[in-house]
Amino acid sequence: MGENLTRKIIGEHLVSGEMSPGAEIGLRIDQTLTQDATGTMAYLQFEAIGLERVKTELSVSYVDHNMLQSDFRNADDHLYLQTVAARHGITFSRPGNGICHQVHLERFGVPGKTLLGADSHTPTGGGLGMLAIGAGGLDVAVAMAGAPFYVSMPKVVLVRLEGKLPPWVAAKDVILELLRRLSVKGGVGKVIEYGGLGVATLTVPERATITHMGAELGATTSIFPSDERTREFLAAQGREQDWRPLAADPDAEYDQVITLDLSELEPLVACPHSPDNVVPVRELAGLPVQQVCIGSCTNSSVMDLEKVAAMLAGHTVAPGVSLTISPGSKQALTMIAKSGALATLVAAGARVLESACGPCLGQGQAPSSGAVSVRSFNRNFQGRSGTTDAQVYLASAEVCAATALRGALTDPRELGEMPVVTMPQAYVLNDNMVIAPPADASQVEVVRGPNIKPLPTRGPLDDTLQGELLLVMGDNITTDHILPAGAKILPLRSNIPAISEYAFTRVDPTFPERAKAAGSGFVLGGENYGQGSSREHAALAPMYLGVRAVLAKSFARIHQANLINFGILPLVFARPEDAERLKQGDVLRLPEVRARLSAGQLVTVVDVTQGIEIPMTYDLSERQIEIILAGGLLNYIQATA
Ligand code: MIC
Ligand code: SF4
Repeated sequence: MGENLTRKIIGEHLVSGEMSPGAEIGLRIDQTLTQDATGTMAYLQFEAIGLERVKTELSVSYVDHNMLQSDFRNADDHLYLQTVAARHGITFSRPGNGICHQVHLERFGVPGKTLLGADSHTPTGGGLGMLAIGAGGLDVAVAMAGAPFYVSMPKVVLVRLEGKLPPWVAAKDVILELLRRLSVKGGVGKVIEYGGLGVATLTVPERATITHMGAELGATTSIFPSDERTREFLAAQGREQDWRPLAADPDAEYDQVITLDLSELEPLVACPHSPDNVVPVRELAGLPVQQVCIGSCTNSSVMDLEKVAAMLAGHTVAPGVSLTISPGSKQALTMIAKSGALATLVAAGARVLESACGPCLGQGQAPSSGAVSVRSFNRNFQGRSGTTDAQVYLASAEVCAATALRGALTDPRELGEMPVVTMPQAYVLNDNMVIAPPADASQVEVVRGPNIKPLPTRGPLDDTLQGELLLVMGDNITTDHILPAGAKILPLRSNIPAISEYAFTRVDPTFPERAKAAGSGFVLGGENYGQGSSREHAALAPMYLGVRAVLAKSFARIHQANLINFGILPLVFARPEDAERLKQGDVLRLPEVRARLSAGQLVTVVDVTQGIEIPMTYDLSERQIEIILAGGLLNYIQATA
């Protein structure tokens, strides 16, 4: 039997473990990326490991998230990132150069390589045939130090694409359809591999939209073959030498096969407040809309922006709508400036923002109270936009542009003929905002502003854990619930004591105060706990506030790894119905937890208040148990070095 593409690349990078689904494997990492909101922690951790120079083929540090400089803090972090990159052999992408995933796809991604990124949307690189995985900053720091990245061997799902997208139907609709079918936890433990004759009909930027938003399925990653379209894209980027053909064997086996006929798709929209809450646009057509945002690393390529400009040409954005455009990269912005599309957008009344994440993570452009905002982005979790009662919908750039014109949610098929936009034969190449690290960095001074506080750590796991059940939550709790982003909180990403004051405040504003008063405690979640962003602050802040263990029905991959890395025990209810028995405020005790973990036995939660016992299991490798016992990955590395 032949191999699928995912297993071929894993096989080429396998350092340890067996390639049987669920088993822990160690992978050699060729490239890493970080962004500024996760990067400061990642580089503080890299510094703590104590290595002079990164050991990867390429590590890139991007600045794209914390761009609002309303005081010294974000600017200080940017300076730290620039100097620490130069000091340790890391390529630095300056603020203004664009969003990490978009720029990495354009300028650095290479088919067949592994990429580990401190951002959940790293799988964007799968559009080029990379095995690109999102992780917490500490895992990325360890990979930069040359150590393997450990992950559960995924199952591989083939999404067999047939046919061709009809006019006005976009790559975004492909991934929205998969989210509709599979849900935000449908991809957990899986890699989504695309195949079939429909693949050749999609350009690399379209493929990247699809693999990118595979993050919303909870998938380990998503990947397309590297074919003629990939070669064309790399050639247009002046990087044809990076191309290598890659595909599954014709008789490859998969753990699951899904068939998706592109020609049967129609424009779709994800309704508030989850990316899998998907319906056809026509069902909601006419819904009045107050804001439209086009951009984010999901849909901000040159082609997306050219198409939007062609749709807006000669028109004015509807009077009740504020339209923002954030180009994904300096390259995309330069090209729409040269083609005239930028002038068209401005003439139509678009508010053009810098090449950065911007409104995607609530960094400005919060909608008005109760507003409906339609965005070409990827996450519509409640409050992420910066306005708690805003209603955020996710759709293609085409749906967004049609909606901006009409002032109401619009199926673009109503607009008549679709403008045809083709992939550029040659992109504008100018990497002058990328700084290569000096060969001799011994004289580089790392600049640390007062916003950068030392990393908090925790000692080894206690033998018995005791404390209050501080918070009881439901299913699909996101890391945006656990530790929100937004313009106010983001400048605190390098200051764990300060950012901890916001932990769980989206769920219960009294949490930080109560946790500090209790001194030690637990939180309880439902299914898919910790989905979404890779921010390890969602583990660091609870750790800092004394959370010892999270009890849940199931965990999202990156967040579970982050909890382990910071010594918080992720426990799973052996009987899911037990989750309903524990009450907020109960005192819980976990006796002999060290001994039980070491022996691979179930852990018992004794609810001292109610006098009941609940059995808990865990999905931890032996290595992860060692890390938990040591009180986190940095302690473990120091102990085993
Ligand atoms: C996101 O899209 O949620 C973010 C903001 O890019 C995060 C990273 C972060 O929280 O810094 C992600 O996707 O991992
Ligand atoms: Fe930035 Fe949004 Fe992309 Fe995250 S998803 S990297 S916040 S643009």
